[in-house]
Amino acid sequence: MESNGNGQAGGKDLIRIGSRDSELALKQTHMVREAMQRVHPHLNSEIVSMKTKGDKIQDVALSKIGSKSLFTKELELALEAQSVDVVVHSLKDLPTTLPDGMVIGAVLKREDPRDAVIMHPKYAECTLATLPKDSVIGTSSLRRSAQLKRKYPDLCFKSVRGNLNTRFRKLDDADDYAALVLAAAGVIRMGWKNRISQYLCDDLCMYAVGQGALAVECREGDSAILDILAKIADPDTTVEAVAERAFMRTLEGGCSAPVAVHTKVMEDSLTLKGGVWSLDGSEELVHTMTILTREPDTSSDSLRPPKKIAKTCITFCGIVPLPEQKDVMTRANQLGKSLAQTLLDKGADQILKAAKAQNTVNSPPSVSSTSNGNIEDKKALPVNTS
Ligand code: DPM
Repeated sequence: MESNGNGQAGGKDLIRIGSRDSELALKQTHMVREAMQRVHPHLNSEIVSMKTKGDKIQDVALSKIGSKSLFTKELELALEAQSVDVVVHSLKDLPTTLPDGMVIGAVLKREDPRDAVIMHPKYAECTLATLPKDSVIGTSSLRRSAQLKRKYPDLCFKSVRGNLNTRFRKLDDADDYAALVLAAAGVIRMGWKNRISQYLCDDLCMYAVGQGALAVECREGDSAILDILAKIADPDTTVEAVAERAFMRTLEGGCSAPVAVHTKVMEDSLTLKGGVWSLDGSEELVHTMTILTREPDTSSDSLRPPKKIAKTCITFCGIVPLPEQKDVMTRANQLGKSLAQTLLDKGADQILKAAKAQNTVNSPPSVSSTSNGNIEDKKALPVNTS
């Protein structure tokens, strides 16, 4: 075959897909590969798996490690070095600002974004509300523990790390935990849906930004790859992802602070509910905003798409918009920013600052990522840089 690969989809001979090497990550990567193959049946692809820092450090709570690109850095370096062409991530593990030259070429249709409770077999019939007092719940997500401490002050929360296989073993083979709280999406993709005892609604525990969605990252100028990725992107999930990530970015939350969302795309509207909590859950700020997505909203100039920046390479928190979606994504981006600003005006920055300070005692300094330097993203830089 010629090296310019004219016979291949997207002009590439072989598409190398980078992935973390956990069972869940590989399952997710296969899902993305299959989606690519559905739109390009003759696609020749290869999965290249690797470990990230987040996979190697198994004994420290995620929130304590302090780096934002824990599960993504090594994959992005491979992308930069051109040893892979795309990398697959859980969107929620991907920082809201990507390294220079990297973009999210596709966000795929979201799995159930809710958190789920997995009970120890002996509590199979229980819910969080009916577990015995002082039961130990395994989670190393500050977002989950903060919200659930508020609702269930009689439960104890203890960190649990490791991939999903390890966590289930830690739950089932010992008496250390009464239950785990995990993203339903990961549990479902592993094929363990029947272990889910309870799905947490937004009144109990709102989910993480991007939870349940897969993202495919690629090099900014790789038009052959971008063409393929545009065909596997899910429009509704992409809009939700932009609103949620704009919210997160404006708040400057990472996994070191309890920030959560609940998002609903309707035919003509987008509703974003967002919140921040103190680590012990005693303080809570939650607010909801809705925008119209179809008709131009003449009530507010700020929600109109800016006219000047209709060129190539505009991304929204790293996400490349589908051509017909620039308008709605501009609005979704603005919605996320406005909601975050409303919470900041109510004192969210104090809550987040205190949470981060409490959480970073004895932990390494955080590694901050750089801007990816395009027009819309530059406009969306955090308003409360610390
Ligand atoms: C991030 C968090 C966790 C992961 C923090 C949070 C959970 C950490 C823990 C940012 N990434 O959610 O508040 O429970 O110790 C992760 C999971 C998935 C992607 C596993 C999970 C699968 C679901 C998905 C880890 N990243 O959250 O149960 O694709 O969204």
